[in-house]
Amino acid sequence: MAIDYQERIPNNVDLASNKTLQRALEHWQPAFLTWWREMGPSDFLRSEPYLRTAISVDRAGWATFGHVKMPDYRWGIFLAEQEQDRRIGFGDEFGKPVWQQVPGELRSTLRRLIVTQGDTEPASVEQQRLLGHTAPSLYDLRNLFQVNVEEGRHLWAMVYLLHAYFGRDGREEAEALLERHSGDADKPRILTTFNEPISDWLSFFMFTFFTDRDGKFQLKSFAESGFDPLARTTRFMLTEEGHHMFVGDSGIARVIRRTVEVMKEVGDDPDKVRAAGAIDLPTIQRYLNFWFASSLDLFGAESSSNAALYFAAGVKGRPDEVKFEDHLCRDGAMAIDQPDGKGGIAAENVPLRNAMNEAVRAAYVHECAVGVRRWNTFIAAGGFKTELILPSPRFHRLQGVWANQPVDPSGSLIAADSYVRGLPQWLPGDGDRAFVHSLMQRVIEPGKVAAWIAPPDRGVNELPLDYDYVRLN
Ligand code: BYC
Repeated sequence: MAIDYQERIPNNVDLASNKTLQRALEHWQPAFLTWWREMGPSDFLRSEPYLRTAISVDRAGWATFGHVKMPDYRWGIFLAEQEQDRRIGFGDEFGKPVWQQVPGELRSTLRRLIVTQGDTEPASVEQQRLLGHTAPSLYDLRNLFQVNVEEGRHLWAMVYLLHAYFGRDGREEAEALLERHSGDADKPRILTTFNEPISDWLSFFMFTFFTDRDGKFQLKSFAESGFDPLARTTRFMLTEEGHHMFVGDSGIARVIRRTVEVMKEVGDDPDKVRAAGAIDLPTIQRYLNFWFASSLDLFGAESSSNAALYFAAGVKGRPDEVKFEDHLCRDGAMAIDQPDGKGGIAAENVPLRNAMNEAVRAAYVHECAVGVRRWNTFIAAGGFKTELILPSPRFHRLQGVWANQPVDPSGSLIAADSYVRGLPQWLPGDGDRAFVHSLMQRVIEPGKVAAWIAPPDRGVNELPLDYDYVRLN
C-alpha cells in the first residue's frame, strides 16, 4: 500500500478507515512531540540531519533520504505485508492459523510484552540525549540522530499495537510509555540496561553493538509470534535495526583502529596511549565487559516459566524458528550451569521450553563473538598480540542464576573479597570514565574526525565523507 505523507500519521494500516483509532493516535501524537522536545536530543531541534525516512515496506526501496528537522520527522506506522494463510510455527498452537486479534486469555501477557518492548525505545533516546554535544564528526552526529528517530518510530510501532488492540488499558499504557524515564528514581524504565547512563561515545557504540543486538534477537522472536500484527510490525522494525548495529560495530572498529595506529607510534603502555589521545585497549575491554554483561541480562532468567508460557502459547518463538527441527519442544532439557550454593557449580536440567531465554542468549553470545574476533583482526594487523575477549556470560550479571555472584571474567566463582578487588580491572571506573569524557570534544567541520577515532570507511548513501551530514542551524 502506498503511504500518504499528507496524512498526520503516515501509515500502511489504512488508519483513515478507522476514525476512532486515528483520533486516539492523533491525540497521543502531541504528547509524543512534547516528550521528544523535552527528552529527545537536547538543543538540536532546529538542526537538519540528513535522515533516512521509511516510506513503504517494499524490499526495493523502503526509505528516502533528505535533510529534515527532527521534530518534523515523519514517524509512521508500517507493518510488513500480510502473508496469506500464515500459520503458527511453534508451541502447542503449531500449525493453527495466526490471530488477527488478541486472544482473550493472552491479553495481559501480550500487553506486558509489547509494553516492555515499547519502553526500551524511548528509553534509549533519553539515554543518548546529550551525546550530540560531543559527536566526533558530523557523520557520527547524523548516525546518532538516525538511530534516535528510528527508536522513536519503533515506539510508534508499539503504541499503534496498544491503541489498536488493547482498548482503554492500551491507551493508558501508551501514555505511561512517555511518563517513565531512563534513570528516573521514581519512574524508571522497565529493564535495567535502559536505566544506565550513556554519556560518552564509547558507551554509545557498545550499546548499539551489544544492546541493539539484543533488540534484534527479541524482535526476531516476536516476528515469529502467532499474533500477526506484532509479527508484521517487528519484521519491518528489523529492517531499520540493522543500521543501528552497524553504527556500533563500525564505531568500535574505528576506535580500535585509531588506538592501534597510536600504539604503533608510542607502544602499548596504556598510559602512553592515553597521553597520545587514544583510548587504550584495557579501557575498551572494560567498557565491553560492562555492556555485554548488561545486555545479557535482557534475555531474562535461564530458567523461566514466563518464557515457557510464551512459547507454549505461540506468543514468542525463537529467532528463525523455521531453522529448528523440533517446533514443539515438549520433551528434552538443556543442562544449565548454576551456582550450587556451596561455592561450586552444578548443572541443572531445565525443560526446553523453560530454557528458551538461555537458548536465545547462547545464539546472541555466538554472534557477539564474531564481532569481537573481527575487531581483533585490526589489533593483530598492527602487529600486537593483545586480544579483546568476550567475558563469560556468568560475569557481572544482575538477572538470573548468576545475579550478584562473585564471578571473574573467565567465569570462575571466586572469593567475595577477590571479586571486589578485581572489579576495577574488569569494569570501567570513575578514572576511565573521566578519561574517556575528556576526549569527547565535538568536531563539526565536514569531513573532519576527532583524534580518538579513525574516519569511517565510507559515507552515508554513497555520499562523500565531507558531506554536510547535519546542518547545524
Ligand atoms: N531488567 O522470567 P524472567 C531493544 C524481569 S532491546 C529488569 O526471566 P522473562 C532495544 C522480568 O520482566 C529488546 N527486569 O523474564 C535495544 C520479570 O518481571 P515480572 C527489548 C528484568 O519474562 C536498543 C522478572 O524479571 N525487548 O529493543 O522470561 C535500543 C522475571 O524474569 C530483566 C524485550 O525485552 C532485566 N534485564 O524475560 C532500543 C522483549 N530481565 O514480569 C531498543 C520483551 C528480566 O515478574 N520482553 N526481568 O515483573 C521480554 O520478552 C521479557 O520480558 C524479557 C524477560 C526477555 C525481558
